[in-house]
Amino acid sequence: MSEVTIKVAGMSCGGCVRNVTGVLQALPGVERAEVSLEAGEAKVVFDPAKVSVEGLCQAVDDAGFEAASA
Ligand code: 9UX
Repeated sequence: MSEVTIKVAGMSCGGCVRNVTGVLQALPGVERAEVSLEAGEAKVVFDPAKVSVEGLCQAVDDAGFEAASA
């Protein structure tokens, strides 16, 4: 397992946090996602054999936010 912190721009309320968390946790290979509205970050524990950091960012982008690996 690897862990990465991704910058997530565009989250405005707790609903956004739930949405981003759900999008990340739905991805194959994601074990855990902790999203902080205050920090504008998502900490993700994932299996790099199944999903890449780029893939994590793409899923967040597709959900209408803007992700960048820190
Ligand atoms: Mo809150 Mo986020 O009403 O897209 S869920 S702003």
